[in-house]
Amino acid sequence: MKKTVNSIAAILLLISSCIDMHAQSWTGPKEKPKERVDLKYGPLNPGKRTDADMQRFREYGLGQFIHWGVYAIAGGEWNGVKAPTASEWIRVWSGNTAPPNWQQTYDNLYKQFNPKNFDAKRWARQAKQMGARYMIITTKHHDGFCLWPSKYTGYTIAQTPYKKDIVKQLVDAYTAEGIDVYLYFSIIDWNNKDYRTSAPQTEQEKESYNRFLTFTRNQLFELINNYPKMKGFWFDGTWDKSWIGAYQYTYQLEKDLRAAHPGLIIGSRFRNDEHGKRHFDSNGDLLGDYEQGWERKLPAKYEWLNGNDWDCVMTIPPNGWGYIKDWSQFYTKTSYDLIDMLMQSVSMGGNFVLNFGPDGNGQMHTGEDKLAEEIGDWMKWNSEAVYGVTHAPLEPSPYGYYTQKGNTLYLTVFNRPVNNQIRIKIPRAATQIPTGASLLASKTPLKMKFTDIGIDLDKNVYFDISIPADFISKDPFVIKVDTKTGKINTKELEKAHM
Ligand code: JFZ
Repeated sequence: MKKTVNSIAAILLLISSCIDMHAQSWTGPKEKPKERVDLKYGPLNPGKRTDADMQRFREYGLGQFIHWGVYAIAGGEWNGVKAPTASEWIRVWSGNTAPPNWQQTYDNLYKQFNPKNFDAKRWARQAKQMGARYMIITTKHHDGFCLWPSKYTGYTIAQTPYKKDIVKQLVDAYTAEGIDVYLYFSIIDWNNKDYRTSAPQTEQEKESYNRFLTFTRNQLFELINNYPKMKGFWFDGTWDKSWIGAYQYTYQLEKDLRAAHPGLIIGSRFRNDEHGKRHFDSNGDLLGDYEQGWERKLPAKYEWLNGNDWDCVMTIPPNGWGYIKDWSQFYTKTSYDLIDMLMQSVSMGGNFVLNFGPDGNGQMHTGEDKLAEEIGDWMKWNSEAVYGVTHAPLEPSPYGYYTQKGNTLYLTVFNRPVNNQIRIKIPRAATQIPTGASLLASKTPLKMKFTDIGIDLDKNVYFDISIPADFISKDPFVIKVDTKTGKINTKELEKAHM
């Protein structure tokens, strides 16, 4: 009986969280409300941050996400039967395919968590080779299992045969490689009896939920104090009515966390305003330092972002963030797909974060190892077009993606034209003029010609860059265009040898 109730509760939870997540779509074109309302619990730092920590975040370009916990032991299946849930949600597996007493089995998995091949330094070296500049580790996912020895619960790494603090090893190893570490933290905690999804009503329920809020607060300060090298939190599971109703508490909590750790970076998925508005408050202003809703999706247009900082987090399989043993059951993204998404993200001023789900022994999936290597090989030659770049104020290119750094414009070419002529379209009123072009990886100079193609009323001019016919590339390649500040003078440009 208890099992049925639990399974039904889990399904309802899944459905309700999906409804909540999609009822308000914060990703997409946004219009600000016409009239502003006075808010007491709006953004703590209105406007864009200009400090060094945030500037560093803006320049990362590429990041790594790691989902690791006891779900890694299952790998998305049990006794050869595939779970219908996302691999890291496998605890809520129910219905007739679910193994008998599944939740009980799951809640005891920690007793066998002993990742004997785990080597934080090896992971950090791999991330470095791939070109990641920051890493986000799941310190606690929805199941409540903590990868650090939290003193506020018994459900932690300290109770496993492995015993050692995983968060500490990762923070130290990645930081030593120059990769900043962010801590993923799920507010949802299925292991805490005081956790609830609905708003507390009775006095008893309120007391219990307040205990949960205090517990959450204690864990967050514990993380900050234990791992002072961490740069920020990546929050999740903040869509429950209970959490939404606690906006006074969470407002104060954000304030205190920021005071305790100057420079701390928190995305828009932490708390809501007093009208229950999440990610963006009732005035359409961003809550937190960057937009955190681009999960397995990318903005179609730069304008949708309203100039906000943002990151995109992406899985290699269609969905599922924790370890999945069998990759043969679905399409897995290729390095070509992922580099395309990376360049789309950075061309729109965001960071791209690729997720890894290591197995129960502490090994990445062999498919992940292969992709990390391929991306790293590409980054080795082309990362100049990725790190520290901004959106370029040009119409999107049909050949690929523009990025920009100072006076240098980069075009990462995915679609090479059949005539080998890359046409750069520049508004006549532009203040940056191309002066020369080359292939980034080989530094080969490329011929560039000013072209006024003579379309009536055209507000643009064109620069045609020739790709040598004998230049063969199986990968996307970057054309580097030098520019100088100035006005377009067609007469002069027509004569120029570039
Ligand atoms: C959440 C988790 O439930 C999931 O297991 C994983 O950790 C992922 C990174 O985050 O899933 C979400 C959360 C929010 C959205 C989608 C999936 N959303 O905003 O659309």
